[in-house]
Amino acid sequence: MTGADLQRWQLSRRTFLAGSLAAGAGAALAACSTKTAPGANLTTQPTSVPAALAEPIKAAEAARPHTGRTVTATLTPRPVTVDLGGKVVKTLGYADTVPGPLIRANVGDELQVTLVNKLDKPTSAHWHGIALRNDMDGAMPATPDIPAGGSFTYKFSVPDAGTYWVHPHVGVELDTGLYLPLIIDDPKARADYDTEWIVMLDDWTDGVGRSPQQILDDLKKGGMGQMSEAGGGSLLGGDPGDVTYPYYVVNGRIPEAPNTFRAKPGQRIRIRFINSGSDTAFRVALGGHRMKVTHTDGFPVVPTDVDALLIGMGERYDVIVTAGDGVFPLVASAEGKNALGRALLATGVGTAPVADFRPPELNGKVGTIDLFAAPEEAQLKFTKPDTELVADLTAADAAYQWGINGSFPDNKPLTVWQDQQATLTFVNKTRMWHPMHLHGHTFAILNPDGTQGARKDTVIVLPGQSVKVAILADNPGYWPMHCHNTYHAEAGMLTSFDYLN
Ligand SMILES: [Cu+2]
Repeated sequence: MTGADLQRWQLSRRTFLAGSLAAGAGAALAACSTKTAPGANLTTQPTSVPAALAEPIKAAEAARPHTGRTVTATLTPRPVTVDLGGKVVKTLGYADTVPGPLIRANVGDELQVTLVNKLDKPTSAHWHGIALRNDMDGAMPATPDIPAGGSFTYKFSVPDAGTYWVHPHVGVELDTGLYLPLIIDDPKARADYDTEWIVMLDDWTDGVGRSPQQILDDLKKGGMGQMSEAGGGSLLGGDPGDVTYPYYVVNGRIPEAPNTFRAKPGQRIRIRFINSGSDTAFRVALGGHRMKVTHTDGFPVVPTDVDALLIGMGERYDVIVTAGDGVFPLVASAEGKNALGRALLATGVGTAPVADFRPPELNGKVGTIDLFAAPEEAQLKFTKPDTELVADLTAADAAYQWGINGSFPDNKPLTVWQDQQATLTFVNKTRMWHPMHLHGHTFAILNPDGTQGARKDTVIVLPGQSVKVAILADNPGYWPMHCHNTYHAEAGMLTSFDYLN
């Protein structure tokens, strides 16, 4: 590419990320990128995955477990009208409900999910947390976005049990009703619980307040100057978020009309928490109960009792509670934002507390990432690094522009060779926390003494702090690595984790 071509490409790529690129232009873009010489990805963000990785990607897929069973589903992202509990809003959804319908499969099953795009703009389905084949990831550049009116069938094996979720990876579409839970079961694992409750947390604006696009435009107009320090007393340090939302919803319901989960007293309930928000960490607690944390981001942790849990965008936590007798509020406090969402657990007679009730558990022992560690059998087989990568998390002084080693798409991708052991250090040079997410892999948090903490695909990095993780380069492809704050990612806090070839 000439310099002028590159500039043009970067401009069209920015447009593409804003979700307004026509399908024809997408084809032209792909055609252009195939002319890029191998290795060109070392200095610029990739436009496509090189053909030389096709065989390694196929081989990695073949090496995954395969049961021979296929689980099919159809998603039709489209404009919908949903009732948040007396508050009826127009938004976008995968179905007529928010969250969208559960997709569930066993380890080794093949998912075959057809997405029929009934939006007036491109979209995708990203399988958050799944170590899947690169060309089914539902994110550029490995998977082309699906143009308005188009359709695509995602086909891939699911290798690991756990709590995952699905959302678009285009523009700010995530900050609508486009999300659903994805649960992978291991039939060989002992189910140490009686019943299960999937709890999706979300900060809600679409159809009520400003649209996600308007929020992004306003943030860009306002620059960094408008950032608050209001959450200074929160667990997040500094600025808890960039957006004040009209509502915080749990399973698509506002606190005044909560989703109610029914169980019997004494039953052991596995609660699967998923933060599908765009700019809000939630501190969750179940009134009158302690929670035994058993998993995060799909993988087991040494079981640990807490009163509450801090969950950043994109993170998941599984807990077990033993149900009391009565009606109990499950409260998701928007960390540092002085607002909450909630649901109810009902096992007997009783009256729900008022909608803004905050159970004392919220201020008890709060589970943050440093409290958890993977048991030995779930640890990464990591010995010593072949390569040590650094991700500097940055903010521009004035403009609303975020970055990872520079702002996307002008930053350089991080690169590894297949089968390398890598460390990656997130260095947060900003005054705000960031939930950092890597596609296609889980990483192990590395403690200062070299031991492994929890296995994660999304980790909170507090302002001014660093988090070091270990990664096994065992899933070839080009993988997005980004902040899971929707607005930060759209404003440049995105890069690519690329396998060399
Ligand atoms: Cu961020």
